[in-house]
Amino acid sequence: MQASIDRLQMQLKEEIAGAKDLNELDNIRVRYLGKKGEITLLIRNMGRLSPEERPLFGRRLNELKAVAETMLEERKKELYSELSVKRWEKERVDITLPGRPFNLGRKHPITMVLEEIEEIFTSMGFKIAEGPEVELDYYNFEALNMPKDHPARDMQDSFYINPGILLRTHTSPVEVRTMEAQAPELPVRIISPGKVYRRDDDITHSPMFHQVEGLVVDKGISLADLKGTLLMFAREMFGKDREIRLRPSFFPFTEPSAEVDISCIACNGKGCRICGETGWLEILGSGMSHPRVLEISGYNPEEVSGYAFGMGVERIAMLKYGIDDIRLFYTNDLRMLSRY
Ligand code: 2NM
Repeated sequence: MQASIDRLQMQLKEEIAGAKDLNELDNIRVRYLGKKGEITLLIRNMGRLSPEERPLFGRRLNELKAVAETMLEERKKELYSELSVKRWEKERVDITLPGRPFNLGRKHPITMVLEEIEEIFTSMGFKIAEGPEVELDYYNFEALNMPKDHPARDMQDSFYINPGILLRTHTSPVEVRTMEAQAPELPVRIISPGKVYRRDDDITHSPMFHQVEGLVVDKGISLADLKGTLLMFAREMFGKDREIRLRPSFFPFTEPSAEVDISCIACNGKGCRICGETGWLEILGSGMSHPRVLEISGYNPEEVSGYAFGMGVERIAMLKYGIDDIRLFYTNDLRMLSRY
C-alpha cells in the first residue's frame, strides 16, 4: 500500500514536471485531484480499510494530497513566469533604434505677423475687437461716409451676397459696431484684425487678405497722438532706427487723411531698389476720424475726436521678410512655413 502511494507520488511528480502549459497542468490536476481523480477516490475509499490500517494510510494519503497541491502550485508559477518571459521576448522593442522622423507644425507667417502687430498695440493699451466677415453694406460703406454712389466704393470693388450684404472690404465695420455699442462711453481704443475681401488679384494683391485697423476716440485726441503711436509701432515692428513720414491722402472716413511711410528697411532712407530710390516705404493709411463717422456711430464730434489707421498684414509681412509674391502665402508650400 505504502509503496503504491510512493509510486503514485513519483508518477505525479514526473507528469507535473512534464506539463508544457497551464492547460496540460490543469488536466493533470483534474486526473488526480478532481471529483473522480485518483487521489480523491483513494481518500473516499478509505472506509473500506481495516481500523488498524486507516490512521497510517489516512495520514499518508492526506500528505500525498498536500504534496500534490504544492507541486501543482509551484509548476503553475513556473509556467506563468515562462509565459511572461516568452511574451516579453516577443514584444521587446529595441530602444536604441533611431526614432521615426515627423514634421512639427508651425505658425503661418501671416499668423506670426498678425500676432506680433496685436502684441505691439495691446501693450500700448489697445483692446482687440472682432466682427463678421459677411457684413451689411451699411457698416462696410454707409456708416463710413460712403453713400451708394460714392466713387471711393470703386476702389474697393467687392463680393456681394445680395445688394445689402457683402464680404467686408476692410475691418472698419468692426470699429463702427464697437463705437455704436459703446457710445457715449470713452475712450475707444481698439484694433480690429481679420480677413477682408476685394476683387483684386495680382502678385501684390489677393482677393482675400488680412488687415489690422485701429481706432482711438477720446476727448482731445490729435494728429500728434496718431503720429506718436504709429512711430512707436514702426520702431517695434521694423527696428528702433525707423523714422516715419505722413503724406497727405484721402479717405472718405477721415479728415485729414495721410499715408504713413517708414524709412526704408533696406537702405535706411538713402534710396535703393527696394524703396524705388525714394528712401521711404508705404506701410499704412490713416487719418483723423471724419466728424460724420463719429456722429453716425453715436459720438458728438464737437466734444470728442479720434484717429484711425489701417494696414495690410500681407504687405507688412512681405516687407519684413522680403517676399515679392503674395501668392506664396496661400499656395500651401511647406517650405514657406519652415523658412520663417
Ligand atoms: C484705414 C485708413 C484710414 C478708418 C477706419 C475708421 C473707422 F470708422 F472704421 F473707425 N475710420 N477711419 C481708417 C482710416 C482706415 O484703413 C486703411
